[in-house]
Amino acid sequence: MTKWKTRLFVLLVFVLVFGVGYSYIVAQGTNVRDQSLQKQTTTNATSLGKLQFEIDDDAAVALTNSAFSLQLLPEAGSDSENGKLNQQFNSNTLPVHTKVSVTLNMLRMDCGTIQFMMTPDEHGIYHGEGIPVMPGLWVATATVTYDDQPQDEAIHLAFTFDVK
Ligand SMILES: [Cu+2]
Repeated sequence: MTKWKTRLFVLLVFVLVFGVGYSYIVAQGTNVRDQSLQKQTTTNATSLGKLQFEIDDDAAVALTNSAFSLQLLPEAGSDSENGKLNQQFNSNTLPVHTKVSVTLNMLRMDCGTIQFMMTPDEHGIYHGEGIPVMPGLWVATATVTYDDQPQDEAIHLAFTFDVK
């Protein structure tokens, strides 16, 4: 009987050590995955050209305004200097009636949607601000539409970002 109890005890210790170790490894794995999701920006080739959508703040803070921007990137082949010139002379901007709306949602959590519109500056770069309400991993999704384009052909760009 004592021998049996000793064996059971050893078994329980094994299960405990293995369980804690395994949980730690899983937690680390999740952490690594979450970090690889923190892109803060996305660039997509779309029917309007190459669009870049990003968060301007490197370290977003909960309950604080975060600035986002969206712009049409210069065509491949032109160097960045040309790209800047293009934007300066408004030859590389989105169609005038382009509408850009953004939603912010928490990843794997249902705590509501923050929505805002972006407006273009004089260089045709769209800007907007939203307030992530909780620390954690968030998804920003931009929806780009213009004039007579059907809603189901709207362009979507999304990235994840970390909120402290
Ligand atoms: Cu949340």
